[in-house]
Amino acid sequence: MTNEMTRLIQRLNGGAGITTNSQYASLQAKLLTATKQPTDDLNDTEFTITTPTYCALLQITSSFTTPPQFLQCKPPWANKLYSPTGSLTFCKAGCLVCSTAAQAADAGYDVDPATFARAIANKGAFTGNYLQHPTAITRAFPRLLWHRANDPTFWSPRYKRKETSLIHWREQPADLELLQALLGKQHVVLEVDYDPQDNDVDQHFVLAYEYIPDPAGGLNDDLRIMDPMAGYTSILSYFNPHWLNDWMRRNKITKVMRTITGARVWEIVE
Ligand SMILES: [Ca+2]
Ligand SMILES: [Ca+2]
Repeated sequence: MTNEMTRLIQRLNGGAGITTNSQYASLQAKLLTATKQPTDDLNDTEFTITTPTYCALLQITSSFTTPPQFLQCKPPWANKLYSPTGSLTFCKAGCLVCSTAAQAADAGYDVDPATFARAIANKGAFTGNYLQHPTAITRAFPRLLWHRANDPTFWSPRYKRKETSLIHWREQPADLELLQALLGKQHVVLEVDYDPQDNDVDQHFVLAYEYIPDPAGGLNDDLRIMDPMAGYTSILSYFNPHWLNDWMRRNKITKVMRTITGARVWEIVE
């Protein structure tokens, strides 16, 4: 980021730098308003923004608030195998690869699902069809840091422990506080049950980018996701309405908490 961009961010943001998702969203809104009224907000005697800087900033804010849409069933990768030792295509089972590729693109790497899969395969990510070795992603893309069992990092206020990068929320509700803290810094790969009508977890992965609390303070929250199957959508497409029972109301378990069954957190580092 150039000095001009940094100064502009501080100016629009009342003197402070910005780090969180919602701050980027708010900056984006200000930039979009400023296009309509270029003399009001961005240009004055002490500061004039140039067009390239304006465009660059808008691109940064947009890419931060919404990850790229990497659809697993989209050509040219749809019918290719994602693992050189596997038998399944992107379209059939590439949701984790596509979600993580979108996160890598967000972190500044120039990848699409196919080039991403090739790069992590070269570092030994796959055993057969499974992305069994998540640290191989860190070896291929060092800014995506995976924390193993010997290095628990993410504080979970709900369960009062530090989580590793592999978080299980199948037997218990998701820790919303932890998720929101993570989403303040980056997008997060989440596990859901793609067939919520039956009792087992039919594993599917999506990339979450924005949490929306229930305005009334109830259980009707929402979470925006990039779903490699469906595109930009709500995580509640995986919520089974029959789950909403007294147990959820009594324990204040929101719909989002009930829907997420796990997380895979590659921490984005500088
Ligand atoms: Ca199921
Ligand atoms: Ca099933």
